[in-house]
Amino acid sequence: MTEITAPKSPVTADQFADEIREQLKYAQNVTAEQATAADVYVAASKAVRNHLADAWFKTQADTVNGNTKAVGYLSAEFLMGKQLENALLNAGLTEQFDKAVEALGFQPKDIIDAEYEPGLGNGGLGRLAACFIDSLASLGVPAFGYGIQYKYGIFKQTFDENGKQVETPDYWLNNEEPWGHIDYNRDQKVSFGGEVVEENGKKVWKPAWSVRAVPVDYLVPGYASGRVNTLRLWTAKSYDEFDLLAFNRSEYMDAVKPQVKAENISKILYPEDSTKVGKELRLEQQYFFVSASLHDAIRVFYPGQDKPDLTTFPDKITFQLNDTHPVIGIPELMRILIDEYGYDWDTAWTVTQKTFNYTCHTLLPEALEVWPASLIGELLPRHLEIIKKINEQFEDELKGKGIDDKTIEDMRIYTGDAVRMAYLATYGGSHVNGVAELHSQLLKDVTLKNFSDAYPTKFTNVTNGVTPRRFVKLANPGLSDLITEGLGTDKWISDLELLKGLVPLAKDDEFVKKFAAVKAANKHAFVGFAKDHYGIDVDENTLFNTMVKRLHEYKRQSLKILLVISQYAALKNGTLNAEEILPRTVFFGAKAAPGYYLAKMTIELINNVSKVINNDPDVKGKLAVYMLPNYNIEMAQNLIPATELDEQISQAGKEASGTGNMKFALNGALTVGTLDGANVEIREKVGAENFFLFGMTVDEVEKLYADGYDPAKYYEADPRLKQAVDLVANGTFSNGDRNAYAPLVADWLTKDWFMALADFSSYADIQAQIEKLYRDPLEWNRKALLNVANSGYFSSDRSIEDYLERIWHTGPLA
Ligand code: GPQ
Repeated sequence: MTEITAPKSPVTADQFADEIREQLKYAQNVTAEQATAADVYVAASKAVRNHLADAWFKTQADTVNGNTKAVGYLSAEFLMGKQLENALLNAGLTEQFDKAVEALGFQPKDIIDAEYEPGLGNGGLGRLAACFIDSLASLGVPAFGYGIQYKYGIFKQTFDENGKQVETPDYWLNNEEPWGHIDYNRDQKVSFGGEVVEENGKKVWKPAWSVRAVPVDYLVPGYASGRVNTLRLWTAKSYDEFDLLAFNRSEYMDAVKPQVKAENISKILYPEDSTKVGKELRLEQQYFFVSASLHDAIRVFYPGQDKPDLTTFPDKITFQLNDTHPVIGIPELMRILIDEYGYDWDTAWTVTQKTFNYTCHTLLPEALEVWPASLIGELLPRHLEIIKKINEQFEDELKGKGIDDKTIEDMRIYTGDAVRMAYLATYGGSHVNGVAELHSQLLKDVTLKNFSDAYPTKFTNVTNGVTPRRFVKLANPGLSDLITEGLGTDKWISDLELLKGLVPLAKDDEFVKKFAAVKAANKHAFVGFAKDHYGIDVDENTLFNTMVKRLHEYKRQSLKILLVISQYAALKNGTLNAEEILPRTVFFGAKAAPGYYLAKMTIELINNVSKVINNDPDVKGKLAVYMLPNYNIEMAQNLIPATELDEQISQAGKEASGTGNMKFALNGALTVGTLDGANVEIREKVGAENFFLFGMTVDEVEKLYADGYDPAKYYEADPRLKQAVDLVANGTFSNGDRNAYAPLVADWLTKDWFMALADFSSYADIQAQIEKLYRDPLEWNRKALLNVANSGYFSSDRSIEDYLERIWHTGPLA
């Protein structure tokens, strides 16, 4: 007997159909006969939202009245993905929905697809935030996600006829958006600029301008927890109405200027990822959402109190700083406590330090935000004063610890002309964590070494995770059913370590065959998806080999495309006979930051390699390459379950964690990867024999740098690599134009900052093992199944449990 524990609402399909009809009639104002899929999507979304309302109210009340400290997750990005399907799952309404929309004459899938995916994040960091709030709600922990409701999310990516990336604005609010509820009555005022004056011996900030921060609330339903938390995204509105005088003179543009300036703050998501962007508007965004959120938490936890006892604030809520983007919250809370509530410095500092914790998501020094002091001084003069004072106190503290002057200088938060946000976060909070074992170790040994030496107990690790609801249950229903069958229960959906129970089944050939059939079905389904969405004809009788993630030099899409070119060359010139080369389809998906020259050129190269290879009759059926446009959550949910081989090939010591790697392993792909980020732990868990490892280790990379790295040597030494680079250089992929990729080729041969060339040979060598194993489908699938069985650790539920224990020191509501 299979035990089913998934939530199931008592509402019948007929009742739910009536609720949808009611929404159509009274909210959409269309008859059921007139309704389109888009109408039904909105109506069904509102209907399911209504089902969650009571649990939401109760969770809010318990959050305020209960004795459990809440979590505030401050993040500039929440990459949520489509909401309806997930809300149905957690409300226990999936079956009723399917039947109800069929009764209305629609296919459930068309209604789910009608949702427009919000892109309020760039990549891993934003998606992690979305997984974390899902897990918090599912574990019953009271929590708020706090961020920005950008009008324009991450750009929409297309390619022009030359294969170049084209970015177009993504106005995701063009259609009715049923999930966010704008709450004009719970707004906050956020001020900027002006000056600080002394009045009666007190510092008083006289700002020059203010914007109105208005919350838009999204429900965050837990899976099987009965809890619904809140994601509160702020939108900026102007207080200044039209300047009527100017308007009367028909100077319309001038008249609306203040409004435009205010509303610009939440207009657009910065499309940079893991790179520093020192722009005024970005700092405005950061301060905007953090200031509004801190004031909001005070409003929520001390309702109606003029003189709340804010020394209890850290007992009410703990704030996690998702990377450096919200770190201005540290001086802001100091300012609130001192200037708005009259606390003395020391009390304010104790409260502030107890309130915040900091997660670092990078190892790239250039990705640690540093703001010019002049900019902070102009925009937030009072905060700059506070930061300077924090720095003075910090330097004194370090002196007291006997730390030498040179080290103290290296550690300064305020350098005289800049403010280092990662250092401010490390000093200003209670805990600092990295996002995978290796990353956290490198933070202690390298990036934040001085801090770790001075404050060793502050540092900890929490390895990232992904939500099994979205990335297994919803994305891969076939595998989910098989897991439930194999385990005899569906409890794994909220206790992913139960997947371990599949380990013995890897010895059962019949079960492995069923597992293989699920993968084959997912591949087949993706062929249909690819035809519908990209108009391409994918050959499902090939190995599906995927590399999806942001385009960045350190992630080394170059290494992968050079390998593909070398395989193409081997096929063409017969150095390998056709039987030796395994038929493969290589999928890339990657957005490049609009100003990132080499990344954009790499996209162009991949597109043009794809054109040449896919149109070459000599390699038809053996090799195909696709650069799929606009990689997003929807594509991930369709492509990951269909993938057999996943690429995680960053230079060791550069990828903080990776979370795609976890999604692939959980969906039964084998990984080819380096010892970087969470790959290290994935390999430990799934077993070295079930993971294709290649490339240098962190220590080997260090040594090679120290010895002097010359990529040209590697180019000369491996004929496969030489041929691949030469084909790019000689115009094979640019209609004979040798200049087309000259900057890329020059970079490879003279700089190659992330040592793709040095790792090429071991990467090419490991392909033989991959191909050999793939020719034995039973053994391949056995290993893939063992990846699933042993990846339960990578649930974001486990990550959240680690945060609760190591950092937040709180737990579920009673
Ligand atoms: N990450 Cl600093 C981002 O997605 N954006 C960023 O700005 C920074 C980091 C990623 C990081 O590159 C991945 O290795 C992590 O898995 C991910 O954050 C979540 O921790």
